[in-house]
Amino acid sequence: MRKYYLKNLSEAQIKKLTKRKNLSSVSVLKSVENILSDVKSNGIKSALRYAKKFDGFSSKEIFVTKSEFEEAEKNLDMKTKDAILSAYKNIYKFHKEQIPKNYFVETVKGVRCERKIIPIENVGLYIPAGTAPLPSTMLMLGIPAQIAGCKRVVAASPTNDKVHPSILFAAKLCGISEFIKIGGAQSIALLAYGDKNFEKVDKIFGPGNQYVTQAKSLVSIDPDGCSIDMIAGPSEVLVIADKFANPSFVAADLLSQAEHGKDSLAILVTDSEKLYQQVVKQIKNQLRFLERKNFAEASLKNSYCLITESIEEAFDFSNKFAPEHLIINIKDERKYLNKVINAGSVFVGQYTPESAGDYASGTNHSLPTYGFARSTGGVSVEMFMKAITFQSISKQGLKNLSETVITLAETESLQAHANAVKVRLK
Ligand code: HSO
Ligand code: ZN
Repeated sequence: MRKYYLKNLSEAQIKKLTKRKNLSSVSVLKSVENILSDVKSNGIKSALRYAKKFDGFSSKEIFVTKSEFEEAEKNLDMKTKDAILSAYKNIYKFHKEQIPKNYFVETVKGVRCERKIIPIENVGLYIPAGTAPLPSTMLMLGIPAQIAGCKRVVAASPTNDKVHPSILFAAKLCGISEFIKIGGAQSIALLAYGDKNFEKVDKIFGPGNQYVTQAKSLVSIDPDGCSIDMIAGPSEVLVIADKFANPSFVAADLLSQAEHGKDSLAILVTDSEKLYQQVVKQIKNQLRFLERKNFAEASLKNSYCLITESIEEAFDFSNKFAPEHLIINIKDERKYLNKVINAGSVFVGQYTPESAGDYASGTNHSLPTYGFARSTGGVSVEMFMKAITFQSISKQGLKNLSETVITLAETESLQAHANAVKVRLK
């Protein structure tokens, strides 16, 4: 883990530390463009061909069958089922509160304006399965879709034959019965464009590798495609810790992010050089026992520690970085909470590891990476819904509004607009 002293860095060097690696490359773009246009024209047949080529797909069916769902539930051990159920309950409880309210306002006498929030009808949930099955991601996407009341929810995940039973069990809890066993750009293409035997969706959610992310971004600017939740990059955590923090807790938190993948980022920002040294020691100790040691080691090479002169400076840097996850492990932590401006999800106090939020405390783990936390938050129930406005105006209401509308229409030289009011009041 590299080490920097904030006081020795220029503005440009600080900016460089907040920069993420490029999300995609020309070669990824080219190959995704080909896959998208092929699947757009040839549907399931071509998606299947890519699944065979890239994932060794060997199953006869691209949809998970009813008996596969039942088999998964039967075969999954009780302990895992109970854990998924407990997580489901907590995530459900937290997200239920996010249902937005409808309202109406009489802005001018006789002018009634209304905003109604309704679920998006068809949504697709992408569950990555690159190096490990992620039943937790199934819950994090499936639960808000279920609460929003989306009519049709299709899940998709790459596999060569069978989807992991824990994912199918989680899907079933979320009321999902349509599940495609195809991943990658071909999966996104199929969800976005559909096929004569598969209805397209209106919005795709979920993280994925470079190919998936590139595909999501391309279908979202294609009028024949669909919208997306957000552009997701590699996972990241920034830990703010002081001399009172337990170094083994800090090391464990950094490693829990680092083990996700080689390009994950785990950043420590501290005003204590001593803590930094203790954390480095702890990382070495704890690393030895990790099965995914290789991923963690590689990602720590891209990561760093920043030593600041004060905790205030640590928060300033964190806001510039806008991390997906922010862990605050300092004395009197609650005093600093309003300093947080840019972060996806914040973990407050020494007994609040990111893992809790990754799995089971209740908050969502599908969060803005790549600095997008500057302008957006994590996946929520509202993202599975849309607002429609309604208005109805009485004759007197239109009279009350007429002068304003006619004057503005004439200012914009749009005479027909003005006429639409005038003819009614003649
Ligand atoms: N930390 C990941 C989510 C996750 N962790 C899934 C474990 N499983 C990205 O926020
Ligand atoms: Zn995680």
